[in-house]
Amino acid sequence: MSRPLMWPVLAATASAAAACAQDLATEPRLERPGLREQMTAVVAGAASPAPETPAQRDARMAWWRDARFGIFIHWGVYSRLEGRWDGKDIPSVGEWIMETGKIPASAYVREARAFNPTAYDPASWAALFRDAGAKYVVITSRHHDGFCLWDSKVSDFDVMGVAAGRDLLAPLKREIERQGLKFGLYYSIMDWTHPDWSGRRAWNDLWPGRAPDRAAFDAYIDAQLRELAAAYDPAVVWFDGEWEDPWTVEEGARTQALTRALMPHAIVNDRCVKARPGMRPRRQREQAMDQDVGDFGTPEQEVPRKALPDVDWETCLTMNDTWGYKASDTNFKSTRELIRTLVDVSSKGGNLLLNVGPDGLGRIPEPSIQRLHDLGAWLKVNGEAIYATRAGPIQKLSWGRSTQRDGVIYLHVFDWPRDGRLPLPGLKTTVKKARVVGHPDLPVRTLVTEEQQWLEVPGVAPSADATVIALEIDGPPVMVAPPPEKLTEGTIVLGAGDARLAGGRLGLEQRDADKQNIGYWTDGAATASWSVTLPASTLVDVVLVLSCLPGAEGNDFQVDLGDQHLRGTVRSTGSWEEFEPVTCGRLRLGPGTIDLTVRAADPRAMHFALMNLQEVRLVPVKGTR
Ligand code: H79
Repeated sequence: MSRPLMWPVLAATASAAAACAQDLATEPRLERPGLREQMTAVVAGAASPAPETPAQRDARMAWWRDARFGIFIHWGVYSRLEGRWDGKDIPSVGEWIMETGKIPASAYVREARAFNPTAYDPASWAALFRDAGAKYVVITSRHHDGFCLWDSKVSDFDVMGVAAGRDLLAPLKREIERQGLKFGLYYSIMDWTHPDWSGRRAWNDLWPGRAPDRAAFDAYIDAQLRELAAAYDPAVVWFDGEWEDPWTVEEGARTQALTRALMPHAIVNDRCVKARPGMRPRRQREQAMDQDVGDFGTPEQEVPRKALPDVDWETCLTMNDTWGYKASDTNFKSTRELIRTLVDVSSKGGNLLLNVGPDGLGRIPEPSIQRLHDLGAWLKVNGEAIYATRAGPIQKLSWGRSTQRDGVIYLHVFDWPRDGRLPLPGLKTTVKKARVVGHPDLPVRTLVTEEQQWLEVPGVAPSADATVIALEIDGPPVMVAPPPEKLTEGTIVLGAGDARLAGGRLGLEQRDADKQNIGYWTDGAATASWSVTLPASTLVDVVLVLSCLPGAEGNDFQVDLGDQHLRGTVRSTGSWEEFEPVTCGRLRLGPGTIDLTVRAADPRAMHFALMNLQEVRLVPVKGTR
């Protein structure tokens, strides 16, 4: 396949978004469909404007790469509504209430006038975030509704037009920076209440008979970015909403360039430039490689399934199921889940931007405060295994995660072994010394068997959330590949390279030196065939070793074996690169030669691409002939 890029994050429906949030609440959902292709594209396209060298870029990104943990703040006039309108609870996230509640813009703007955060205490917010162990903060300067948390000269829908009557960003920036944290700004490129936003919602009754003026809207965005750059010089610019139809490729590129010019030191996310068609998959080849698409990828409400060590990315995550405050949402993730998510993200080479949604008075919800305290307590002990570390060398650990820095591997143990033994699969480098972080008195011994290295640990886990064990090693860790899969004796393997391919662009893709697969399966009528000879009648399981990107799944396939047929539905394997054996069914073959053909079950119903196919296996069922 040409590796279509998929953004499973920005769910197109409320239920999908809810399901997404729901999934995050239950273990073991830390493993979610991958974003590798997406992220690779971000970096590939991240070639910054001409003057910046790779070394300069590394220097600019350095603090952010070391930070690993930031706080997202969603705060605005929606916070005061608390997710309710007309006495009714409005489903979905709080900051979207104007849209999901179909609130007439005039009523929303009128209601906003009462926004007066009398309990707002930026110093205590900043202390809370510092004590939580966060290294940066990103706050919504303006969300989709258009309300500005600062005194904007180009908008009446701002803090000066409501009861607050003062700039709410400046005191926060001061306190955040006083605590040694970096201050960043979120900015949505849409504006539901602006007269010139052409994506005006049907219930926007503010501008009857007035046609939106694109040039005026662009000038408005420019002016606001200039205001924000001048007043707050943000360390991070976190754009949002670039997928909206009215936002054009040109506007995105222009705004990105302006942001670079105004804030050359800022770290900018990937949601300004329109680099994917709507919310649909982005194809790597469709993206100009020299285009500046931002500094980091932004998986929303999910953690990539696999490590993305060479890419800058940040998972943004809510503690409950809303970004903006909602009184009814008490579905908070446990501290344990949040700690493990931070560990998971770090182990894969990313940052975590964890959200708080203060209420209309400026109070951060108590459950959020509690969780931040707990995260801080854990990081106080274990911070050396998170900050300034890189993706771990051992990615497949059944009992936890790993991170690393020069000369040290950190093991984050989620499931403490009942038998006191932790296997270190694939680690060839000899461990010089092992210690439990924060518990120097606890004994940990290393043990080497023919199979692998092990750790022998005491009976009880010091932390039920994640106990960190530091392994001291010489030089970079060396890993050995896992032993090759053992195939059942007598298995017939039909390789991609031996297939007869027909139809469309169906062809071979070389992955590694010894691994190839059939790919580009975009034509519904395409077929891959082999001739198979069985000397005797044999009962076999028919297994396809295939891969499928999330988003491309759901096609039905058919395997013809002589005059017998098997059918199945292709499920996602995480990416086009991750192959998994899929058993399609059992039947009796032979003696004699037959044709075996893999095809789409219904050529006309096929969408996108059927699968990547590495091989077909005919596995004899033991004890039968
Ligand atoms: O600011 C937070 C979200 O409001 C914003 N990005 C994060 C950081 C965001 N805007 N749009 N989206 C995310 C994706 C769109 C989701 C939607 Fe829906 C699904 C819009 C309509 C259906 C979620 C569910 C919002 C309303 C209902």
